[in-house]
Amino acid sequence: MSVSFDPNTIGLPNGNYFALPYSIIESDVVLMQVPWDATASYGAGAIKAPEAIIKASTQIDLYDADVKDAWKVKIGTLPLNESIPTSSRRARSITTRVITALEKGVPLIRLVDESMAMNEACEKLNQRVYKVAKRYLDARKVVGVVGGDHSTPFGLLQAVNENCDEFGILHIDAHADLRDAYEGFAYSHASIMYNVLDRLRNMTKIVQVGVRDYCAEEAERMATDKRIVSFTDAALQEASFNGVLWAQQCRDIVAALPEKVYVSFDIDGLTPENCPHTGTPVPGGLTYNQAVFLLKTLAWSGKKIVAFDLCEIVPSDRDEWDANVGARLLFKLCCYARQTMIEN
Ligand SMILES: [Mn+2]
Repeated sequence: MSVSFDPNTIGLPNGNYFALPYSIIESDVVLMQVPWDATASYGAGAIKAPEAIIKASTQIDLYDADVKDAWKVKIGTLPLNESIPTSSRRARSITTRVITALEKGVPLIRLVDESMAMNEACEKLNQRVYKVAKRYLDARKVVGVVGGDHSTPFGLLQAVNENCDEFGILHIDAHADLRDAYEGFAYSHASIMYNVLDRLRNMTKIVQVGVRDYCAEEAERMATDKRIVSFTDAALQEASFNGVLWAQQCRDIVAALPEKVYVSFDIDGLTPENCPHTGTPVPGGLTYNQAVFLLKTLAWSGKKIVAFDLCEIVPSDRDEWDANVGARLLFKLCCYARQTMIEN
């Protein structure tokens, strides 16, 4: 480690998250940038998040009252694979064409070529993410994907599925993401959990938190699929209004998860003031402090965080706020995941 590193000053930008000096080999937590928003249906821009979060992350204090010597948590940043944003931009032009056509009333069946080209591009991304993630999971590191839209972590989830006999997902999101091929795209940001349920056999439980915008088909799936446990935003808030402590609700959420946990954090699970520019904002949601307390409850529960993603952050050109919130959450995710490595 570089002798010049001083955790008490702001970080000197070095291309790494939090300007930390650790190499990938010595790191416990490996962060992978996946700047990709090819299937964004409403607000695009998550492609800019991985870089914007690096920039914002150099400003934050690497101290956490709950984590001893938080700055010593070895977080490594993988260099960006430039072909990811390039193919995202190319694929996104297809999305724009499809959405325009659908809005004009063109039936989906006539857009088969576009859907196929899109699915191919997404599969290629998934393979890329999978290959890298598998290597570092095999080396017993925690891997975190910094998206990108919510389709970006599928390859990481595939790798976790191979490395764990059984695991669950703590899914913080405004949306259920249970749509079957949204707008004709099999790997849509709105289909990530559908695909997980469909294809990842060792994933035994999705515990959804903060979900508040979903369609009838998704509601039906949430009610009938035994692998889904929903703590909808409405149910959580109503319990709070009736006097149930947040600490108790967090214990219930964590209790619903198996021993090995993947955290999938869609920033729109938080209240919109924490993510004003995200693609599909919805009123309501978890406050920043509620979310951190939930993650903390998980981290000190004896369960293990094996991997995570942080998605759908859309940085604004005008201010750093969205990326700033994202950077702070990312630091918590890294520190808490590392904590569960020590505890177990
Ligand atoms: Mn999502």
